[in-house]
Parts: sequence; structure tokens; C-alpha cells
Amino acid sequence: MQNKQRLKSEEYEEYKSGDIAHAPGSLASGSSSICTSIEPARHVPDIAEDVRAGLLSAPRSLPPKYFYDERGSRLFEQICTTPEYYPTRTEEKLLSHYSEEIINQVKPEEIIEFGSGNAQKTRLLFDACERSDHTCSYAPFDVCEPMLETVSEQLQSDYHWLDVKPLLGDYRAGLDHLPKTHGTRLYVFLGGTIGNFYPEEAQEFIKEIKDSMQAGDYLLLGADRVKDNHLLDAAYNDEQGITAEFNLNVLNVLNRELKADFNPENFEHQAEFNSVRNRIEMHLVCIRDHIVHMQQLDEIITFQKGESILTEVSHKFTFDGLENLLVESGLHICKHYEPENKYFSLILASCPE
Ligand code: AVJ
Repeated sequence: MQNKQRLKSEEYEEYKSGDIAHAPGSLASGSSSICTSIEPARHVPDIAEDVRAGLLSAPRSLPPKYFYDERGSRLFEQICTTPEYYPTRTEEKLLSHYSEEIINQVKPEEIIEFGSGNAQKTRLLFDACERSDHTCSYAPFDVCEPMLETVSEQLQSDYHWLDVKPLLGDYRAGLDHLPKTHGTRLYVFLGGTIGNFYPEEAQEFIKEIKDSMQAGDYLLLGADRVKDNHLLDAAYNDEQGITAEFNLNVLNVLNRELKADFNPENFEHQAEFNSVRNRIEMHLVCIRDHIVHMQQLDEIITFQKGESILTEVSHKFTFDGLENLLVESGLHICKHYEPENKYFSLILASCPE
């Protein structure tokens, strides 16, 4: 399974330059690597399995990870710079204020980051290490090998003292096979991505983190907060329509990966805050009756005008809800940082004796 999600470095050069575009699950097998592959503890479905399970039954849905092919990742970076999408810049501000305090309290020997991506915000922690004359190792854990390699090399050259040890795999498939280290470990899970998990999954994931910790280890978690509906709706319906493009792009991914013939013009972006479940629900709404073929799966889907595909849920937390999530799993809240407008939370929690 791991091999499927790898890309050879030559291919990555093309991938970065936009000559070819890959979605997760489609990546060719790789050869030598600076990354350590982490064995999944559970089965990880591929795109064919996910689409069969999600699209061929009602209500239709897709896992959000398929957004992030080359174009989708670029669109997500653009979303982060729109005036409406406050989470990224709010979290970044919190990190730039409190990184030093966090590093001085934790004095980590190792930082492990889930879904490290381009690790842009994590640099604030490394900068704080430099100011505090602290050294440590860094294990970015991500599913995308080419990105892991590029980011790791870049970080290694920017921070000579940092020992970068990239981990390749799907962190949602379990943490049983993380390399054992001694010394204080700081887990980092940023961006509010915990919001993509359903409540039970979020609780399970935090519990898994807790179970893999030793007393004195820490977790730094970033999560988005419940707020005025209009602000939330606006954040997922930016004026420029970038979020709409991002949402519709998943259809291009399916077309490429499953030899399907989705026409994005048959669908419309919809994102709305559900105030009962405290989450943004993002859909692709079908605007005319039509049929889609998925050659690779040997399946057709008959879409009716008005029906929709749930493409993402993004949960928003209350101050207490977030603390409960951590405390329920046996973690101790050390610090709960929030900005004056309370738009976002950054929590430092520890594993007690
Ligand atoms: C990357 C999952 C945190 O839920 O806000 C942004 C993804 N989707 N706009 C989020 C996203 C639409 C984002 N996360």
C-alpha cells in the first residue's frame, strides 16, 4: 500500500512543475529515500475503495484527502491567503507569539508533526529553538513522499542543528509503528485538520496519541473555534471563488484516477455551517440530471438535479469542547492559547505520570 503512495523524485520534478498531476493513491512506486516508511496498523483504503464506498451509496460522500493533488494543494495555499479564510493567519500569529514559551516549557528532544505538509508554521518553533539555544530532532509525518523529501532537505539546510527524520505514511492508520525514542517528545497537529475527523474519530486519534506517549511528553494542537455563522460561511465561500475551485477540483482528480467523465460544470460548490453539529459541511451539488461513467471501476452513477456529494466536514470547537477532547483521553491541559477574538485555539497538553 505504501508503494502506491510514492513518487520517484524525477517524477516529482515534473509534478512540481505541473507537467503531470498526481492525486494521493495514484503515486508510482519509489526507490531510494531519506524517509522511513511507517507501517500502517490498519488497512488504508485506496481511491477505488473509497469511491465505491462513498459515491455509490446514499448519502454520497468523498474523503477530503483527495482534494490535495498538485492543483488542489496549490488552491489550498491560495485559500489560506484569502481575506475570508482566517484560520491560517490566526494560528500563525499565535505560534509566533508563544513558540518561545512553548519550547522553553517542553524542551523537546524530538518534535513529531502529523500532516506536516510544507511545515511553514512549524518553522516558528524552530526559530524559537534557535533563540533559546535549544536543539532537537524533527520528524515530519506525511503521506506524500516527494513533498516530505523536499521539505526535509530545505529544513535541514535552513536549520543545520536540526536533525530531520521524515516519516512516510498515513498517521490515521495508527501510531503503533512510530520509531521509539527516549527524551521528551512533542507531537504537533496544526491547522485545524482535527476538524476533518468525525467526533468519535477525533477522540480515538487523541487517545492513540496519548497511548503512544510517555509521561512528560506533550501535544500541541491547533483547532478552529465556533463563531458567528456569517464569518464561518464566508471563510468557506470566498469572494474570489477559490474554495469553489478547490471543491470542484476533486472531480478532476476522480476523472484522472478512475478514468471517469465528471463534468465540473454539472456541479456547484456549497459550504454551510451546521450549527447543530458545529461544523462546516461542504458539498458539490448536482445542477442537472446526468450520468457519469467511471471506467476504472466499471460503474456508472445516475445523478439527479439537486442531489449532492458531501466532500468535507470541518468541525469547529468550543473552548471547553476542545479541552474535554484532550482530558477525556487522559491528557493534562498545560496552556490554552487563543487570540482576543477567540477565532482559533492552540493547546499545549501533556501526558501525566
Ligand atoms: C485543511 C482541513 C483545516 O477545514 O478549514 C479549507 C480545509 N476546506 N477550505 C479546513 C479547507 C475548505 C481546511 N483544513
